[in-house]
Amino acid sequence: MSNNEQRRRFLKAGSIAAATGFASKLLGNNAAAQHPAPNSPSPPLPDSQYDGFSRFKPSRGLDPDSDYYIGKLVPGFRKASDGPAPFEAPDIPKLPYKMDGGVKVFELVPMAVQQEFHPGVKMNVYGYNGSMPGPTIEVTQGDRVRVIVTNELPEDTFVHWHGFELPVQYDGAATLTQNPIKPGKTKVFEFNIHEEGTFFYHSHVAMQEAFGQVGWFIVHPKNVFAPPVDRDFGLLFQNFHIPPTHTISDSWAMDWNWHTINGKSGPYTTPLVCKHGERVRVRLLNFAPMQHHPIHLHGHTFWVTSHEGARIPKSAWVPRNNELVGVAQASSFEFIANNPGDWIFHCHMVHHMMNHMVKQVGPRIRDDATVDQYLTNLRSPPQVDASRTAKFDVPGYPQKMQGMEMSEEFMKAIWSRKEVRGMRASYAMSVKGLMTVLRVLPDDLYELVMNSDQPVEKGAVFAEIVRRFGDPDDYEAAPKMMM
Ligand SMILES: [Cu+2]
Repeated sequence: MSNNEQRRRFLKAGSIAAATGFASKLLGNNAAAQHPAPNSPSPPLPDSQYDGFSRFKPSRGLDPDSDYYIGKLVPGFRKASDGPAPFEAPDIPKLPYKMDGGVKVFELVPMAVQQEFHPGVKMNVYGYNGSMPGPTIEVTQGDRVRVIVTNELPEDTFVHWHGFELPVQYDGAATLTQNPIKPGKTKVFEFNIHEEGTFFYHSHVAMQEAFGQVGWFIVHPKNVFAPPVDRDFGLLFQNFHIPPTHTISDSWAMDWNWHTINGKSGPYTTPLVCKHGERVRVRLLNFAPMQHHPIHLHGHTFWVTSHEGARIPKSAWVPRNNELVGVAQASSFEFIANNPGDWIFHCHMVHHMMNHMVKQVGPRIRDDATVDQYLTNLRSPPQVDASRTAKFDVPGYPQKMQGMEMSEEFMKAIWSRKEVRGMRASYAMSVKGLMTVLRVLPDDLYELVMNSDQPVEKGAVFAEIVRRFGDPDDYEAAPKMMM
């Protein structure tokens, strides 16, 4: 195919002719020469040693008993001697520590938190240090840790270190093992960590757990596991029942209508972005009060390499597309990101694929009113806006009740994040509730999205991936959206 012909196909596929900066660079003759015609591998395969498995294109390998079948033991680019890949849970900060002698000292503050599930949708939950979920504690096997817990909740609390084999007095299992930490009071926990794996801390008061009190406690192994990964992502799933017009969850409800990953609901969840060919680990933790999540990644087959207890021996790894993660369980998926594109990564329960679903209790007729506003002045409640009933255009379809319509402000916040640059203009319409996106990007597009200041048109990166790896003649760009 000539460069001109290729250029025409790309224009048709991507409709990014007007894009500035990167697009013109990509569309230039030089760029066309750099990138081979669609459907040919890019870059050339150096992977013949992996028994027919390629880190750069969808492939299985030849023999299910091979170490490299479905990329099982294919290493990442990172060397084990560089230490573990840093753990990244998008939207959750890390808890800093100070060294005191040989001890890593953390300060953890249980407190009420206002968490923005969606742009402008601020829920009153419980968390730690201003964050829900709480900030991540990240240490290495063999460390000694001291966690100074100061209770800023308006009630007693306990903190449990889930999965650790520690002296019983520090287990935090409520009054079985200690007296409550009273409001304003401090308790110090100190123990050695001989385990490795995906752990977490949480309140050992059931209602506080349901209000969101949990955080990651990641322990890297002393010696990096083989094969080393390039990425170590974390996704923490939670459910809440928050009735329409409320901001506080009903912690004892048996039903759940708000779903968060790392404290955000789709499409406000932040995509996981990696480079084509990398070895990726994603740790999932289900901290829903009572719902299990069958978690599905598109476009890849992953190996389940650990659960919350510890690393699984390689002989027992299982290849999957969908893994059921039960309440308070964790699971690690590992795979070679050999299929470029934007891949949805989601819970497969249909009730978990949307936010703020509610029972048929009538339309929401008081604009932006919360229960708190009623309670502060019962004599003059917020005005009724009868016109809002008109929005109830699909009988029995309750999602309309609390603003599934995406305002300009909402969309601005969605598109303000670098991780979504170049995704299809309509992506936010399909990524809801317990959904996020894994983006597998060739090196140059990764740099463009994550590390450059160049403007990137909506859909441009996706269209470029279709051009290089797909069938651009059969691709239609998304219709132009309001934002
Ligand atoms: Cu689910």
